[in-house]
Amino acid sequence: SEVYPNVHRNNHYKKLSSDDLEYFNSILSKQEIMYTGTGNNLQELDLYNEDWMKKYKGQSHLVLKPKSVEKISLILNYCNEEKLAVVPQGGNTDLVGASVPVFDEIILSLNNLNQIREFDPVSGILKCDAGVILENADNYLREHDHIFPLDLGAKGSCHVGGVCATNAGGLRLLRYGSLHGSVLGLEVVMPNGDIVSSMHSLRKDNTGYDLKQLFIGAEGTLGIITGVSILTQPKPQAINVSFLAVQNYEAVQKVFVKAKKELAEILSAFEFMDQRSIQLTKKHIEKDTPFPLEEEYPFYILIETSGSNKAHDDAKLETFLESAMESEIVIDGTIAQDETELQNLWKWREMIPESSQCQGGVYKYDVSLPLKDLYSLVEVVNKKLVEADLLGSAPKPVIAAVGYGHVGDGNLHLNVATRLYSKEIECTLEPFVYEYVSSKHGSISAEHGLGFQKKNYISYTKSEPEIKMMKDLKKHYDSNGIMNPYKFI
Ligand code: FAD
Ligand code: 2HG
Ligand code: ZN
Repeated sequence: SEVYPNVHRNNHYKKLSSDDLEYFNSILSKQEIMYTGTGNNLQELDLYNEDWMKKYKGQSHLVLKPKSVEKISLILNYCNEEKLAVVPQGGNTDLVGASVPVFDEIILSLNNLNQIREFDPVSGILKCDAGVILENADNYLREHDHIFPLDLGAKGSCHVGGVCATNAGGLRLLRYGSLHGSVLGLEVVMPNGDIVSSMHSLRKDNTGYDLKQLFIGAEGTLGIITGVSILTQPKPQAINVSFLAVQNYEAVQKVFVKAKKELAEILSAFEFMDQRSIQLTKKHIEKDTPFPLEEEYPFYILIETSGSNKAHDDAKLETFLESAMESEIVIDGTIAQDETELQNLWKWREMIPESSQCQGGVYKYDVSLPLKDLYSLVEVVNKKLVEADLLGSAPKPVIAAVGYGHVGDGNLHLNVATRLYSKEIECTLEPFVYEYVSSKHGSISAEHGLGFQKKNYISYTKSEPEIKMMKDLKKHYDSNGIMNPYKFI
């Protein structure tokens, strides 16, 4: 392939034939098939072949968008028999090249499987199809005085099934925990077409292995998630957002400790950004910084509180901020006065991923590190890029290496914003970044997964026995290897 010179199509997989198309046409309606040979040109399939960062691109000629679980079962059973490779796809917002084909794999999109199934306002359990867009699920829940226990910048496009398949973490993991805890049941179509369901879910159920966990974070390599049952949370009655400035990364840690202690049960997010993240975002969204002052600071922190009593939360946050400023840990700060200001402050955080990728390209690293070492990765990478003479104004290819992320979860996002994608930049960064993370006993993927980007680097975090166990599982449940090939397993 010209796109991936070091990866070759595995000829064990069959190439799509007219008989295959005839079969798909016999079980699906016209609205459920996009094929380049009948009416659709290859560009129309770009939306499905190409990832959000425009970094990875496959050449599939066929997208299937079935409207029922039974049809997905028939499709997978057929693909398994015929050895046709399949890429499950949700909202295609993944950031590691997991959601798009590498060669000609059939894209199985969950877009048309998008109904809320039921909601129980007493237990707070929501059951829905995998293809429901996260924001739609959250809006539905809000009408019923609840919220989805996960929130992220891609909520307008990503699917409930997609976030489960990646085990996305997002902005409120600190408060509501990971999907491994809040997902209570899944409905999954296995590669042979079997439908396995634990949707009749309960808060407590200790009857043997918790099988649904296998599919949370499997990135579509074991089966297709078609239904999700999840424990949702009561809608908070009071939300506050505060944006703070601090002098160095030491101070970020001090504010975190203080916030956990003094804001305690109402703390719902603790995010940080460095100065360069804010500079990139400022350029992209063309707005003034959150503070009335023009001055820029080395580090920024966004704190969100969610509680049930506005007066109580306001008082707590104000006391916290006053004492943080008196002791000079925090050098500047603001609290949103209304919903618009609150959304604006969040925007400064949520727009960083887009701002870092819109000037040509981006190399994204999503890592877990011990908190004391979290920001050191950004520093060593900046040094490395300067030494390699790659960072600076044009014609140097790298614009900036910025750091931000979910401090509360020990999760750093290092984004290297570039003017173009180039092997030279990639080879300067990889495996350097992974080696560094491994030397600090961190994880090379905190929340985005491994996908295609990190397929060769899993051993930097997982041991040989762990990798073997994963391969055994894969071999057992997907013996023909049709599910999302060429990715991490
Ligand atoms: P896709 O991108 O379509 O697919 C992701 C993976 O899951 C692929 O391997 C695919 O094959 C598989 N898959 C999808 N649906 C299914 C299914 N039904 N059954 C089986 N496999 C399936 N991630 C975070 O963790 N935290 C964040 O804060 C965060 N913020 C983001 C902000 C932006 C602006 C963007 C673009 C991405 C962000 N992400 C974040 C990345 C995150 O992984 C995705 O947004 C989300 O988890 C992917 O959901 P999706 O429906 O788009 O899945
Ligand atoms: C976030 O926290 C997402 O904003 C995306 O996980 C991070 O783009 C990134 O690197
Ligand atoms: Zn994140």
